[in-house]
Amino acid sequence: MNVYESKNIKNIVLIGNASSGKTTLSEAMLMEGGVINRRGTIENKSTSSDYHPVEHDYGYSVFPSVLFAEWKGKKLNFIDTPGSDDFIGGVISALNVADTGIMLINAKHGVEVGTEILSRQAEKLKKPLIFAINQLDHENANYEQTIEQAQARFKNKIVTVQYPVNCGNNFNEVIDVLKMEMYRWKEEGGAPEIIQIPKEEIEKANELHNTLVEAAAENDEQLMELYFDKGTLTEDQMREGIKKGLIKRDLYPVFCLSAEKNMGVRRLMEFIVNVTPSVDEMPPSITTEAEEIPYDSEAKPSLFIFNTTLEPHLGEVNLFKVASGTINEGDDIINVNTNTKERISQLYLIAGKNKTKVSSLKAGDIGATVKLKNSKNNHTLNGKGATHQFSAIEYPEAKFRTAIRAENEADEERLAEILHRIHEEDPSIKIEHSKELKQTIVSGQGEFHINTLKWRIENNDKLNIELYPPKIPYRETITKIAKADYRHKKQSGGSGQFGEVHMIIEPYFEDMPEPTVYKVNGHDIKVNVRKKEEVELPWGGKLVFYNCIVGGVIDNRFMPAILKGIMEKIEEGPLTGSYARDIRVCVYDGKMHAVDSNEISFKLAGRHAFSEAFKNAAPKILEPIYDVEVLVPEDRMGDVMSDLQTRRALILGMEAEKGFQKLKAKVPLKEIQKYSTSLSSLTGGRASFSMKFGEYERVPSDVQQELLKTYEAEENDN
Ligand SMILES: Nc1nc2c(ncn2[C@@H]2O[C@H](COP(=O)(O)OP(=O)(O)O)[C@@H](O)[C@H]2O)c(=O)[nH]1
Ligand SMILES: [Mg+2]
Repeated sequence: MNVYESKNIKNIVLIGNASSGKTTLSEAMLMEGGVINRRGTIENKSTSSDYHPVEHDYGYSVFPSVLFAEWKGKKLNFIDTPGSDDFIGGVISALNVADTGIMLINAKHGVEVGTEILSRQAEKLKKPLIFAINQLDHENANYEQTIEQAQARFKNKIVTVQYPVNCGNNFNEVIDVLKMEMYRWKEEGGAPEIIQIPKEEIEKANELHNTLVEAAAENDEQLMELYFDKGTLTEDQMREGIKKGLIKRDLYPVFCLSAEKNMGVRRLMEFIVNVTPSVDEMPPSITTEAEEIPYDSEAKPSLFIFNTTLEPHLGEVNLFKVASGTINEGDDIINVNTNTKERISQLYLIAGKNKTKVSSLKAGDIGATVKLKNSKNNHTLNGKGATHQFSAIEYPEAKFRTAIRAENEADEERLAEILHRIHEEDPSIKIEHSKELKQTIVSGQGEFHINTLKWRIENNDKLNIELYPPKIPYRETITKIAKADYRHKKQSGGSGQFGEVHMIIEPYFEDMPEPTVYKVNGHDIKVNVRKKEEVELPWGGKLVFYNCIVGGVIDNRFMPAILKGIMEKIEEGPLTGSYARDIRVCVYDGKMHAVDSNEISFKLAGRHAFSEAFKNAAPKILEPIYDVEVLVPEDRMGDVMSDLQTRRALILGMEAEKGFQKLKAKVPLKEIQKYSTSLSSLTGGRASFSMKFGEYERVPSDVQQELLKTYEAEENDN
């Protein structure tokens, strides 16, 4: 096995909507690259990339899988990614370490919601994209429509390199306007016959050729001058220009494929070898200190782990990209995230389930290692002299949550350890041991994502678990002014306890004026603010506390105790025991006793006065509201809208994009916890959504009644 220099390494990620043909294309590329001599199929569960048992059980990709081929003196690492929204975490990891993305579009469907979601991710990470229109052999393939939609979405970045002469069942001819030749495949695909462009196509081919030449020239002043001078560019000059356009993300070249019939695959690989940027031509990695680290195999060695999985016979496998220098088998390295020593005892190249041992890997290459003690996804490992730490990969907000527990209570601690490990392997799964809800909540990208987690715990860790409905973190607040006086008095033996507090509480909102006079039960109570304290509550919202005592009826030194008493009570609202928020308290009168008053007395007086006032201040339950964006194919818009209406959604707006609609809404968490599942079944998996916490809002009164009933029943049970 050769060791490749950075300039000969190209890291390619295959992305695209579910079922666009990524896994089929990977398989064809492996065959063309001479890695395998027979292609596996999705149907027979025999592909190189989908090899995890869980993937066979489900019939689609769950994990990204790294494959490679040595071809024409280059090492092509390509990563096949899952297409389903549920497993976007792995796609994002893969995009992070890739130099170029191949965006597969299914010619049956054109631009899909997945195309949009993934192009946004590629944009965020500034990755060059090649568009590959696949499934052109399908009877419903529509190349023209697909290109139109792509151009509508991605504008003039979309530049044709190839177009099909015949589309559909008898697809076997493609015209390449970079090389200005036509390819014709036999039934079995593979290497095509290269023929002259026929007369009837020459005009169209020339026109597209010129567009491509212009697009290539635009990226470089010298090329532009040459183009003006000569009226055209040579093939090599075009390649140079296209490469620059790719890196700047100004040019997305379009290729034609039938991955299934292995048509167009070879030419696409050739383009990757000849044109796409090698790893050292891409922007350098950035450290957490904003330092730029170029891919230089002579520099100090450092690597970044982008994927950690548990494999049946190997244990934990870490996939990494060499960020700098050369990594050798047997190297001692330091994990800067955990500050622990590790040893690279074995170094592998990965091709799906097959691993090839290698002795070293140079900057930019992708490899794997096992048996690290304390290193996981997102960690940086440094060899001698290196002190880098690379920025962690950012994963999207979770959008499916459930409570989890071990079937057997005695296994709770073990479950917590397993969950911790799984989060480290897949940071798009979040774990929260909620004190407030008294539940362990796991959240992820969708029900499938969480079911895979269950599958892994039950099959790999042999621990039976139960997923059950998660509670909602409700809040409580008040809606009107109320007043309470409370005297705490206790006489037992020697010294007694005495504290009396008079307070007014009212709803707090931003920018409200300072209090001067309160109208309570028909009386005016004038207050004079002596001190104001604003407490940012850890669970959101505020408590504002005023000391308005006059004439020293309560000593200043007792005020903190009163506030403490209030804080104790604010953690358990009277309605449902939830945290309270957004309340203003004014302590304006009271009494103390020269001997018996102490902090305890005032704490208790404050607590009770607050509790009483709270109950009289028309308390209301608040619920978390999420900002939701749904991307949905046009033909399913009606269904999705009417479904949202049953979820108490507030629709904020709709926008038509090419091929799908974008819908914005505010939806209560209670109604959207399992939305990913419903949306998927409403649209046959063709829609996607994201959600982000927005704010707390009062629940409608029927919902409040229902919640009160449930809480009462629970309290009686306990
Ligand atoms: N007709 C046709 N079917 C294809 C082509 N590529 C993939 N498929 C089929 O489409 C389905 C999804 O392909 P797969 O590679 O699993 O898509 P992925 O989800 O993007 O990995 C499978 O049934 C493939 O056999 C193609 O070029 N032509
Ligand atoms: Mg796949």
